[in-house]
Amino acid sequence: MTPLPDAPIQVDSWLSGDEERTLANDVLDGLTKPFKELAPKHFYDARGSELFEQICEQPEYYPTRTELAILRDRATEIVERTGAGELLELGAGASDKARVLLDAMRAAGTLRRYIPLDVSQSVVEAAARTLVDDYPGMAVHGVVGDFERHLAHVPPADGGVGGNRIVALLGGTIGNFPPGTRRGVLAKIAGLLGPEDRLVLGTDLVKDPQVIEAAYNDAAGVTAEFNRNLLHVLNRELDADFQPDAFEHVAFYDRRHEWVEMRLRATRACSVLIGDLDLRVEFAAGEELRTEISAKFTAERVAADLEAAGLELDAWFTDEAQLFGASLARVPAAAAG
Ligand code: AVJ
Repeated sequence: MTPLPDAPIQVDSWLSGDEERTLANDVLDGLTKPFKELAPKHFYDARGSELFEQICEQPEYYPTRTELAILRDRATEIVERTGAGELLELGAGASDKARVLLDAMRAAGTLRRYIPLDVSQSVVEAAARTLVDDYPGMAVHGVVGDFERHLAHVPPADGGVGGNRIVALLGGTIGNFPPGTRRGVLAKIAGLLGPEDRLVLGTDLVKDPQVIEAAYNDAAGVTAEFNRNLLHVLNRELDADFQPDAFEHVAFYDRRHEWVEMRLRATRACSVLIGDLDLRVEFAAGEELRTEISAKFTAERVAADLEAAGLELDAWFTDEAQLFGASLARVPAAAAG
């Protein structure tokens, strides 16, 4: 909808007025429950996306660099298996992982198009602008949207030689969804895959809880700032009056669910007005708001979730310390079409 000048770039945005309604609905739902909760997708305004990039550079946060190393090792093989000319990246964020796959596609001579989908307009536009320069001849078709709701708006593969595509859901983002929703998301993604296409799915793995907890409690406090940024989003978007300083960052590994939870804990009793909703929300001293779950997987769990979504595990890649896993998955031959 917004063609940028002088470049084979298109950016479509599916977030509009109805986006604020989604946030408002989520807030109304999540903050009026006995156990308060908000979905992690609301972290990612421009500032939140920037803070997440900084998290990825913290020494304790192992997932990003581990996944990047796995992809560097395996990109050629992944591209060979598909002959793909397109990369559709869901929840694109900064594009350094995409670059590893795009480099391999360029080396194979198949590279044609990159389709980043992200909830942040600034992230999609920045990716589009830098990548068209760095990959001459490649088209970028950005989609600003939410992959739970806007997958149907992703441009179709354009077919022909190099028309196969790789759909990438990296970083462990799939772990943000509770198990039932997760399989639903994977099933919708499965619906986008043609017979020769592959899903590349990144998943953080179950491991020593101390290693996991350190990753979500970095010494520099960047994750804490990222967590509290959610309250700034609510203040700005919904005219709320949270005092972010009155909330402390909490992150712990829940062994029973095999996921990390992030919460914001009120350090004192507070009464918050969400202006746009005409809603007053009370927090008792010590009360917590859950802001994220981030599931950790075993290889077996990933295979089972893929199967439940109608996908078949094609290859499983991990690092030497088995910190992180990357799966290649496909539609089973009989079901493809
Ligand atoms: C982007 C969802 C993969 O769960 O590790 C990082 C987000 N939250 N630190 C994750 C996050 C706190 C991240 N994902």
